[in-house]
Amino acid sequence: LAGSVFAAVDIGASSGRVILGRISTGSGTPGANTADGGPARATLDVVHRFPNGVVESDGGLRWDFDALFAEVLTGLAAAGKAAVERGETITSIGIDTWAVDYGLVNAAGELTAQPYSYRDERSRAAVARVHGKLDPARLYATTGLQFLQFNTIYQLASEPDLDGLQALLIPDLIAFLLTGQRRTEATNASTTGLFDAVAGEWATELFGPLGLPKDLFPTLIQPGETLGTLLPSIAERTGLPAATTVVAVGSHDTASAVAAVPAEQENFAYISSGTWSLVGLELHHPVLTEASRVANFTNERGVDGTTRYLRNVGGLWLLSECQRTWAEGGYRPAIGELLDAAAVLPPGGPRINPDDPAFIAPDNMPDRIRAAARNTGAVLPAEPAAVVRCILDSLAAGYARTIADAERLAGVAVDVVHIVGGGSQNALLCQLTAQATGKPVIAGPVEATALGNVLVQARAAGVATGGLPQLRSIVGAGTSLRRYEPLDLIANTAKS
Ligand code: LFR
Repeated sequence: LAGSVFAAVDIGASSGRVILGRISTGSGTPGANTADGGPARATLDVVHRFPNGVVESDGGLRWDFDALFAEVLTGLAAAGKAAVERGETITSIGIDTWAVDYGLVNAAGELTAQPYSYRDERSRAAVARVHGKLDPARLYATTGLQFLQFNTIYQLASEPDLDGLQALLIPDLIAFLLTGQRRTEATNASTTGLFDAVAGEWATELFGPLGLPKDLFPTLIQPGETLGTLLPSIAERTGLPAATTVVAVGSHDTASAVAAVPAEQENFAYISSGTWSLVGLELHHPVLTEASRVANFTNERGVDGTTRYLRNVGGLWLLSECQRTWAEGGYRPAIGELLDAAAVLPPGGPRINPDDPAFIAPDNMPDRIRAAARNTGAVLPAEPAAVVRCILDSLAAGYARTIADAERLAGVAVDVVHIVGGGSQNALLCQLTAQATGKPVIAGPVEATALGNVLVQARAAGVATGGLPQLRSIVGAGTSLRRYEPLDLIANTAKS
């Protein structure tokens, strides 16, 4: 197994990548944390990057799935070539993307339309209809899912006709087109609003009242299980051996990211900080209390049957949408410049609620932020740095509030906060978070999602061993992490 490499397809709302991941030790002993060989480490090589984003087409906000799938094939071909050049073989492929969205496939296996994006507003109107049939308290007691207007359950209620169709979540759709096998990966199934949080199965009793076909989704597959091998046509197009397998990973990107949080102890909180911020705890059982529902905490499924007890807090989408708006007006500063200017502004400035649904759709973000600040009675200065600081102060406050709520609702106390994903590189955000939570923040790795994807594949292949703590130690050994203390001064950290 030495020399085996894994391909991770990791697609987020704003970009996608195909990555080659390797697990190595000093001694070459696969997966062993040996004294002589040094700890097992994971290394990643990005072989292909491509942009993603919602597009307006066919009367809605959609993903250009055909383009994404073409990029996946280009990336897999590049990965295969890079592996061969190093005398390696790709053992398997794992796929993760954002959650909740799906494509509808007919009996012939054809995608009937480009998938809607969760940022499309159509599902909002379906919420009342769904809740008229199934009470929100009943839904929460079964699914433990936080209410978000775009959860799959509300999107499906907006579909005119599901007869003869199957819904494949985005990573499952990619996996189906690669292998011909239709399954639903469990961590992502848990974001649909149709999954039983305790049983870890489809909540079949919810389908009838909603008029959804019983077999709308394929049967479940767990992270680590093999889905199948490449279709001959795909092997030919990518140049990969037809025996290459597709292995289910935490196909919900957040599940893969949480699996790769480099925690060294049990009592940690995590923030997977990217387009969204997913803020919470890893638990062994769901929390389905009324207080948890009112606080809108979710019980999504993690790798190895864990519960991702978290809340969606607004994310760097607020910042990237501002940058997009400013760029349209001809103002295109480097992000570092904006953050430096934001860092030197005095503390205690205006804050908005970063989770406000008003921020979900793409539109003029600085205006929306300014309006939200006005609604709190504050006046946000016009200059971009003030808007950036308001976003980051608001996110840090949201992180702190959410972690405190999670501790209270789950009855645990955490000693440290891990920030992974793109936000871990934002020193100002990390420092503000340390101050707002009063806890040390450990930042990194930035590529947690791809690492979680690779580690689950490596374990399935026998190259890595153990449970999540062992997988996490592989992450910790291979990444340099940065620590922020609550008492550090912001000006000292802002530059890096
Ligand atoms: C993060 C994420 C979140 C989910 C949102 C929409 O990328 O997957 O976990 O709530 O995207 O799918």
